[in-house]
Amino acid sequence: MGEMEDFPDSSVELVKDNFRQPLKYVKGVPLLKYFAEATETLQDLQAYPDDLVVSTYPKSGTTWVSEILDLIYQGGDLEKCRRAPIYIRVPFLEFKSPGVPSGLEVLENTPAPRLLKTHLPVSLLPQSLLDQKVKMIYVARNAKDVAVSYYYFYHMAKVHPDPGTWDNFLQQFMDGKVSYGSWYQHVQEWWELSHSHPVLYLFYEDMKENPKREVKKILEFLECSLPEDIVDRIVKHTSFKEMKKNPMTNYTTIPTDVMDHNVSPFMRKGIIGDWKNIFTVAQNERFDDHYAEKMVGCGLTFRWQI
Ligand code: PPS
Repeated sequence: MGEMEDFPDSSVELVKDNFRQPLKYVKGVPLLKYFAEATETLQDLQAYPDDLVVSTYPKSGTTWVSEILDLIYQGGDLEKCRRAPIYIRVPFLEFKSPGVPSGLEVLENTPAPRLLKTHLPVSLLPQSLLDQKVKMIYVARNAKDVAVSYYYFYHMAKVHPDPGTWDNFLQQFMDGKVSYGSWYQHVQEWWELSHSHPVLYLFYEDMKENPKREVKKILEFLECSLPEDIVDRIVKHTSFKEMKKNPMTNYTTIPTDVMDHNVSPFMRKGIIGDWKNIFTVAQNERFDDHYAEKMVGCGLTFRWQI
């Protein structure tokens, strides 16, 4: 499926009206305006017990784990995974934009067993996913790298409000005033959910450290086994280097008006610890103090570097 089919020119014109608009709050969570609208119909979702949800706070490894999962579902067949861009193969539940099919519409045309992407906090999840005990894979990434990645993404994807200076953006991130709200609340709520619901809680840093070990964790969670050589192929094909050059994973099929990879590529650096290149000493101290307050007693430990 190419650019023309997914995003007709008319849709780009329509979406331009929505560039750099303020976020809209739903149950206290700031969201892009159209995504906020989409949440109104999300409760209509009819989940199937064999659905699988990929959830993250934005910029935490969604695309990476989505590609791993599609490869697992396709038995490691690389050609089959080139059938469409990742946002078609793994529909984005709350996605809505003028002139193009919404996440729910894409999902309706997706054969089971379905993979679904969301960034929603637990409080906004469609009830049906919980009632049907749908398996979910959550990926969490350290907050400093998320904030940096998000800042660059705000710049390149113009459906976001203007990020302002890095210092302003960092403060907004800490205050939970960016799209999808508070990182602190998101990672903690999903951690809590993993105690009562089948959620495999993964860390981006673990995936970087030993991707094969993490792919095997996923296989075990899915009660699925694949030959060793296929597992190796999946790991190789989902490396940052491979995914950066693959048009079916690197988001270059989205019109430049909407996502400008010249400003900052979607597949930007894919590393741990890039925050050290942008945080000042003062920002880091401010962040660490605030972080300690927000994360006290939650039982989650993140690695800022490995
Ligand atoms: S989104 O827009 O929220 O769905 O983005 P998401 O896919 O969650 O996160 C994008 C960041 O993940 C990096 N990335 C990867 N890192 C390592 N390996 C692989 N295969 C990989 N694929 C994507 C991507 O580069 C973004 O991080 P930054 O730090 O900006 O590079």
